[in-house]
Amino acid sequence: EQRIPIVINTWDFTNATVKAWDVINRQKKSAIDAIVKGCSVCEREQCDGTVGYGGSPNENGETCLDAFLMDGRTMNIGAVGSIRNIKDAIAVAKHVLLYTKHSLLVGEQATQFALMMGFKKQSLSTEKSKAMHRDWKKKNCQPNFWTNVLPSPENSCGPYVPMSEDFLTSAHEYQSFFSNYNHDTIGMVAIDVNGNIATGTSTNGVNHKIPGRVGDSPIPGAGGYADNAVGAAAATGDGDILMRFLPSMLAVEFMRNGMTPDEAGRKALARISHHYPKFVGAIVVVDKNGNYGAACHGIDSFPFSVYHSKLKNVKVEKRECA
Ligand code: SD4
Repeated sequence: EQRIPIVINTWDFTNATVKAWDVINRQKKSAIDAIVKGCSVCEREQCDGTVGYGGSPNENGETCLDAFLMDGRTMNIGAVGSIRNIKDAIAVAKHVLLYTKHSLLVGEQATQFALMMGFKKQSLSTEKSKAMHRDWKKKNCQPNFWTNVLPSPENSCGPYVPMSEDFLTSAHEYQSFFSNYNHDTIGMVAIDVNGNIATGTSTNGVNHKIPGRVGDSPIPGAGGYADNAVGAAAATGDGDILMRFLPSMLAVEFMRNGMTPDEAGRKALARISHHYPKFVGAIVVVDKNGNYGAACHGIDSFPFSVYHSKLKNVKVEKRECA
């Protein structure tokens, strides 16, 4: 059954879905345009505090953004990792795709690129993100993302000193710092009226990360993947784990080999949970005809939003998680 055009995205970010749907359905624009306009809605709305400015301050209290855009027609990619002081991360990713031969720009130099392209420099801090950082410092800077280190004796907020080279504990003692409530990257897939498929992501990452950290969201095959010949996928969750397995590319490849979107998503996440039984993550998967599915792990259930040619309105569906 053909369900094209279609928009699907992680979580119940329905304003983003509706925007993207308007772009491909009413305006008859490209899947790429739909992704950029849709994810931009979340960046402005600061969806769940984990997309856009003012969320997930790093250990220095700064919010940085990751975003990704992939064109399944040309297999071209534009992405930014840990970009500073620019609110429109997915739009900058589009500029990387359109106006450069590169795929991923990071950090302060991604900011410089954005400024050259005419974007405005703005602080990404808000009263809320400053308060989050202050509270975290008051609780002695719980070092969420360090392993095998000792804090320096005089200051529990670091610097940290390498302690042992225990490769085994770094894997086996893995505990997810994600829960149902703090991991809500937008990952979106759209197929336009011409059958072109695009995918994109936008996120401010995770709370109190080590400065310089880039998550899965801007990494091709991890945060998202699209191929007009097969379909596309987009992931959310514990990016430091997700990126080790390229689940979005895996799901697309499983569909290429004949699996349904639901099966492909489940099998992609099962590859991860085999190694990390406590990992938290979810994925939305769509084939080129607009059949879609989703899978999730480590939380109770995973809501996602969908709008396609057979629906009169945006719809939120759920999957129970493994
Ligand atoms: C990250 N995957 O930076 C992102 C976080 C996330 O929903 O998905 N939040 O690890």
